Amino acid sequence: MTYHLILGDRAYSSWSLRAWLLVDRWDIDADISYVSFLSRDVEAQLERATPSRTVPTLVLADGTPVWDSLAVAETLAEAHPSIWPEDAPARAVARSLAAEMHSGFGALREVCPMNLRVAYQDWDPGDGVAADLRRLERIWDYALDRFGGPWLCGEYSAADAFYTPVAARIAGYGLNVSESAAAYVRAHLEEPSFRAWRALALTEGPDLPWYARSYPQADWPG
Ligand SMILES: N[C@@H](CCC(=O)N[C@@H](CS)C(=O)NCC(=O)O)C(=O)O
Repeated sequence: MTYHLILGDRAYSSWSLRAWLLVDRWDIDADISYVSFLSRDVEAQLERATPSRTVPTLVLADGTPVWDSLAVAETLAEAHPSIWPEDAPARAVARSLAAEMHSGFGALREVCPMNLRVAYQDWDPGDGVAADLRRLERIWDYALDRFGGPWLCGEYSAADAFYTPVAARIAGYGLNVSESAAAYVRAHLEEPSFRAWRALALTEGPDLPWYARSYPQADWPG
């Protein structure tokens, strides 16, 4: 089946990145189109996929819209089951990790919006972000220790795709994490699909000023 995947700006759309990683890593046949965040009318641009109002949106061959990244992952996994680990305990933990990302880490998401065009250093992200980072370290360590790496639940799975934008935030905002978390972040920065996405993110689309921060800048660390 050929899907239609609708994404947002590559530099800024963290949820779009998650869905695209699944399509790219699993070599899934999908026509890709983009909405623009510049005009801030994403819902109107998605009119053809009603009632979707955010990206990513996956449109099935019969026109059915799937309008949430976790639903996109589950729908793609019906035809590509290896999106989730084969081993049942690893699959359960992978789903827990992806679900916690999907519903949590509000401070990190709010204070550090994904921006793949710039890196910062030497600023104070505050207690809320620090608490989110400690929680990430805890659940990443649990999964990496239990399933032996190199990805969270062994082989690369949807859980890792869901944490790629988190890794990009930790790297891009110069956030302090434990050595094991930093190693997991580096694995994402070196991962070929992420690198391909970021290369396009650097050249496609305008700079959106509302994502810019006034912190001291650094070289991108990957
Ligand atoms: N829970 C949704 C969130 C999707 C979301 O918020 N997407 C953002 C882009 S990263 C969006 O479309 N924003 C446009 C808007 O809210 O108007 C998911 O997991 O897909």
